[in-house]
Amino acid sequence: LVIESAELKLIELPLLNPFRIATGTMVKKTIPIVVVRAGGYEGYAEGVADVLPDYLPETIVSSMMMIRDVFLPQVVGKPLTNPQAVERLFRPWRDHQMAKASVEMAIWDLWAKSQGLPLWQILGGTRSEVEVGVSLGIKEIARTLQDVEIHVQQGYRRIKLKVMPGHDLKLLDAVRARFPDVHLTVDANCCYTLADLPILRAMDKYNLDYIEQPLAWNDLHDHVKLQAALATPICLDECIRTLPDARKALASDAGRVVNIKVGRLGGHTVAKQVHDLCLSYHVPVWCGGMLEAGIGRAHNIHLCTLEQFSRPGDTSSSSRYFERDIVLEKLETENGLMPIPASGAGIGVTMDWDYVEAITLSSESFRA
Ligand code: OSB
Ligand code: MG
Repeated sequence: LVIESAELKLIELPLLNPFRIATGTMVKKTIPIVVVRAGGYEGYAEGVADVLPDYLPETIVSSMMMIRDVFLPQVVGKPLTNPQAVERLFRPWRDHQMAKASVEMAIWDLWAKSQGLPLWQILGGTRSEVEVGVSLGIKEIARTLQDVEIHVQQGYRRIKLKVMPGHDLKLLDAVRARFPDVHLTVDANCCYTLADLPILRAMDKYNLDYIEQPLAWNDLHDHVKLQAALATPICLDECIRTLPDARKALASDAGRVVNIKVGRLGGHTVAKQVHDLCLSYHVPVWCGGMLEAGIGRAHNIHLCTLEQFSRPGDTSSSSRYFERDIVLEKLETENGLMPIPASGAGIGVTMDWDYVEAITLSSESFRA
């Protein structure tokens, strides 16, 4: 496979509702899009960096610079024997997983299309249905109760509540009182410290499936201490950016569940390696999200077909976030299940180029 040309676009989509988490509020999605071309096929991916480095250190600007100046020049015009080779090619450069992922994932899509196969099959997936939950942003407790009600009724398999200091135990009291049996989790996006141990221990009484990323994004050691003090499993998100991160986390019992985000891990190759490691530890995994539009959402769904994705993921209906998506297919759940997009090979979706053109902020072309 020789990539003949590529494109890097930046698009901006309005979000239907502001999405508030411990570290900030998102009101629109700015997305770098990578397109790679070979032999009449096109592969697509979305970058997941935010405008500000408030989730992890990468930003839209830093990831676009790395894609443009470092990663695309390594692959355009160069022969690739398989998509795994891309991970090896990028490995000498430190970090920048989100930038790496957007190039690597586009190449996986292109590769699958050139083989005439759906991406899930190329990745080695075995599941034909993908179970999903929802991630509910921070709102007043009364609004959150309505939100939970709506999504439980729609059949979502797990409710994840975003929490932060001052918005945690009272929220859990209210939600558990109304919904004693739903699969419930919280996501703190790193906003507690070990000084908050009394609050985190108090969460044990709500029968949560797990507490997602309670402590700092770069501190596995404190998560080890916390996990030893809790009955509830910790699920790691921000702390797992590489395969060695996952190895250290599992070997030290820093968490007992892993949120796999392909965009955070540098692409499908590492996502699958982390998945396989978790499988060997009997640690359940699920697929996280970054409010992706249709391309990123489709990649996530295909990835979720791997066997150890035994817990409902965050890849809920696109219509919860966007009035109009960038792909023509509707990526919508039915009774808590997300169908695997299958319009043709690869990620199985068709670009809505009219809409993409209308929301494009910049576009750059690369040729061999
Ligand atoms: O921590 O999982 C997270 C969204 C943006 C940044 C971080 C996170 C999230 C979500 C939303 O929880 C998941 C989704 O619906 O895509
Ligand atoms: Mg998270």
